[in-house]
Amino acid sequence: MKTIFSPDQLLHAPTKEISDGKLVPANEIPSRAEIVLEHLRKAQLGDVIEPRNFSLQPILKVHDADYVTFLQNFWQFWQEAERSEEEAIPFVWPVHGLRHDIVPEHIDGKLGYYSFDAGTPMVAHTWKSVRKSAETALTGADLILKGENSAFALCRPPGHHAHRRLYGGYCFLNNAAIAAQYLRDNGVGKVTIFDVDYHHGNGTQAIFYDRADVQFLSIHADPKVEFPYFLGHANERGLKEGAGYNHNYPLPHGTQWDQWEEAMEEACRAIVKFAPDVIVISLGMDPYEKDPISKFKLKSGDFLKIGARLAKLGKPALFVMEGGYAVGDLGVNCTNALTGYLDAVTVST
Ligand code: Q9C
Ligand code: ZN
Repeated sequence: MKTIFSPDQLLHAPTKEISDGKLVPANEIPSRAEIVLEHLRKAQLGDVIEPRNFSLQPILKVHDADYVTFLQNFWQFWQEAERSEEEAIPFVWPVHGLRHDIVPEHIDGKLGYYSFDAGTPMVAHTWKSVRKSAETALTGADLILKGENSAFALCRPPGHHAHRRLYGGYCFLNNAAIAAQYLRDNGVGKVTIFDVDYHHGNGTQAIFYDRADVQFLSIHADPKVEFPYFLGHANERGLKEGAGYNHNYPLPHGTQWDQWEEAMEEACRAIVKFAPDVIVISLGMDPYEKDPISKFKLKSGDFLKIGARLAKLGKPALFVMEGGYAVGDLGVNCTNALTGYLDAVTVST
């Protein structure tokens, strides 16, 4: 399995985030990608290649143009506003009863307009990194289109919390959604996005909520008690043509493998019924027991089982990295998911 990654993805390097009422050291840090690379190389998973360049067009199929322009120009606006801070954090949002129809001119208004949390700082090179991260996912999709059975897009910054025109949860561009849309636009009939990150993939869900050509499934901590709090309940089943194509499996804090696996089996039944041509896996390693911001109890060995179960679906698979913040064990856990997949594929074909 080839891995796609660009060193430019390391340039987005915020040092802090707002959490629990204070500024704390950032969790979504460049070393996450470096440790994954190191372990993939050690395990000889396959070649590591750089993403190719893409026009903005495949990104603009998923994200609104004004949002993309905001991300692209943000640092210039920030400097023009003579902000000396090296990390920008929003603090006011157009929630219930406030207006959404006028985009503010002021930088603080724009920050709130295009975000949904205060935990996702923007820095000077954020755009460069997030664009490359999306191109990493797109290059992975290209490999699948060329006939590879699987590929690993080592995306960082992650993507699944990003909506069409909102950033948050450490995410700016929705890498998995951009890849899925690109597959659709290049002849793939039906795509499943299966999100195993600890957090609900609210952005991905929202992007495809009214569509029947892209199925979305997510196993995650119950939003009643976990970020992102405002989406991810079991009764969100899709709208219009998309009715019935969205599946959420919220689970309680403390969930261990047996309960997680039950949800995965249910999700796999829905995937088999949908019969996709390609599966995009939003691969978060944060259900891990030692994850510093999560409360599930999966063990390192459980990621092998996740990979093996995905292989049994028997479809081309594009793995797109999402979360996972126990940096010391992230390389092992990610490599386990991918080798678990490869070993099971070898056995069944
Ligand atoms: N006190 C992803 O895994 N902050 N994003 C939680 C904890 C948001 C996670 C605060 C976590 C976002 C891609
Ligand atoms: Zn997560």
